[in-house]
Amino acid sequence: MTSLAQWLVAQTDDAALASVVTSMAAAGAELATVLRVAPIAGQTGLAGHTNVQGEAQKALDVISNDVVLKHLQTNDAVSVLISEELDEAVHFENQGAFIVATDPLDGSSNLDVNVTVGTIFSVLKSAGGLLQKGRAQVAAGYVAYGPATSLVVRIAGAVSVFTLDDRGEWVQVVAEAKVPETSGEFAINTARERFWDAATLGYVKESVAGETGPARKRYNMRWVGSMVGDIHRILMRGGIFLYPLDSETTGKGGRLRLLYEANPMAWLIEGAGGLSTTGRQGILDVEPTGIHQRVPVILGSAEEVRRVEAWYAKG
Ligand code: AHM
Ligand code: MG
Repeated sequence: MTSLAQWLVAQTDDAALASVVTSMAAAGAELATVLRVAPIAGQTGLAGHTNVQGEAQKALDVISNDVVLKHLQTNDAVSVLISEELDEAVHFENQGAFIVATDPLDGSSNLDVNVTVGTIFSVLKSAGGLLQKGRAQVAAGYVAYGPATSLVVRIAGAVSVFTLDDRGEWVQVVAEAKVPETSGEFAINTARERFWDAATLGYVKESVAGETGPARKRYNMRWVGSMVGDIHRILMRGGIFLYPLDSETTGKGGRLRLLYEANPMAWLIEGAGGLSTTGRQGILDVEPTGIHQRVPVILGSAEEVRRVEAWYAKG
């Protein structure tokens, strides 16, 4: 069995970079424990609650941010933390070689119903500054808190999947994840259909038309409502995830965040043989203009993403 530490040694000669991944994995392991007992501790939901002793508790997204911050600020390799929970980037005192961008608790609306949530992270070189394209990432990953706690991580090479065992160690379960080229599953919030652009509408209509339609196969729809849950399914068995630019999100540039949601997920999916796009350009080629910038996100099995791109090419 391969441990995370063994895998890291094989992936990179850069001990500082390996330590950043180790810190995020440690934050994920700690959060797995927090989340497992959160309803007993009165920590369910977004707003703070009281625990069984009647004491006020912080909201889980705030706790998650604090845990990630704690693990990174004690790591000399990290100079800056960008977090969905923090308006401004946090600059640490040391001159570490890496920047970490994170969504410490993605999908938090799923917390009250005990459905998978996750921690997403992206690692960049400090020398490149805060606003770098996704293609500049030197590592990325996520922790999915589901029936099992999974760590999915990539450092330039293959995408590897680890499971947290009952001693708190990460054990490799997939050495090289591969997103199947084709799939019959799509993930999109169909309640937003009235806001969709022509390309999204075209792709989904073509898909739901089934065997007799232009796509000539039957599709199923899945929507966890937590990006980590949807992307993990796509990584393991294929499919496509769409949060496109629609008429309601146009003014904001999209729904999901470029630096700590779209970029790390696109880099992982591409590392596993899938594709990613905004519809108009590769997600990893988008030039960021702000740390909390939003972007349209379409990613997953190559054949499905190409079919969406073909729709965008029409108009
Ligand atoms: P969050 O970072 O506030 O949790 O929002 C991001 C989430 C994603 O995890 C998920 O894919 C999407 O928002 C769900 O959107 P919707 O509310 O339209 O279902
Ligand atoms: Mg999020």
